[in-house]
Amino acid sequence: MERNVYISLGTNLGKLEENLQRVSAAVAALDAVRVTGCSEPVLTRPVGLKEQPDFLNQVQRLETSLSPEKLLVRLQRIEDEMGRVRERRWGPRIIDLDLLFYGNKVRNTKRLVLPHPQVWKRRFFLEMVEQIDSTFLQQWARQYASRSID
Ligand code: A4P
Ligand code: MG
Repeated sequence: MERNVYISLGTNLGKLEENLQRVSAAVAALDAVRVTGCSEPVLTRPVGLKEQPDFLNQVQRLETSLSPEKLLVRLQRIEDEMGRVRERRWGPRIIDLDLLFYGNKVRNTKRLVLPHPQVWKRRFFLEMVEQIDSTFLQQWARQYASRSID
C-alpha cells in the first residue's frame, strides 16, 4: 500500500469546473484507490504551448495498492472515457491526468517517468502538493539525497 501518491488534474477545453468534477468522481470510483487529499482548484496560465486557453488544475493525493504502472493505465482509461483526443503534445485537452509522485519511487521508462518530469518546472503543482502535505517535498528531497529511493 502506498499512501503518498500525487496526481494532477488539468482541463482547458469546455466547461472546466464540470470536467474537473467528472474526472474527480471517476478517480474516486477506482478500485483499490482512496482519495485522501485535494488541493484547491486553481486557474493557471498555459505552459509549454502558450497559445491556448488557461487551465484549471488541481492536485489530489491517493492511497493505493496498485503499482505505478497499473495506476497510470487506469488514469489513462479515465482520460479516454472522458473523450480526450490525443492531438498535440502540450496542446489543449478536456482532461489530463498525470502521475506526479508515487511515494519515493523513481521510474525512467518510455511509458512512465517518476516523478513527472514537468513537476519541478511548474510551481503551481508544487504549491498544490504542499497545500495537501507541507512536509512531503522535503521528505522526498531528503530521501533522494540519501538515495533511499527505488
Ligand atoms: N508518461 C510518462 N510519465 C508519465 C507520468 N508520470 N504521468 C507518458 C503521466 N504520463 C506519463 O502523455 C504522453 C505520455 O507520457 C503517455 O503515453 C504516458 O505513458 P499524454 O498525457 O498523452 O500527453 P501530454 O499530456 O500532452 O504530455 P505530457 O508529457 O504529459 O505533458 P504535460 O506535462 O502533461 O503537459 N499548462 C498549465 N498551466 N497546466 C497544465 O496542466 N499541461 C500541459 C500538458 C501543458 N501545459 C499546461 C498543462
Ligand atoms: Mg499528460
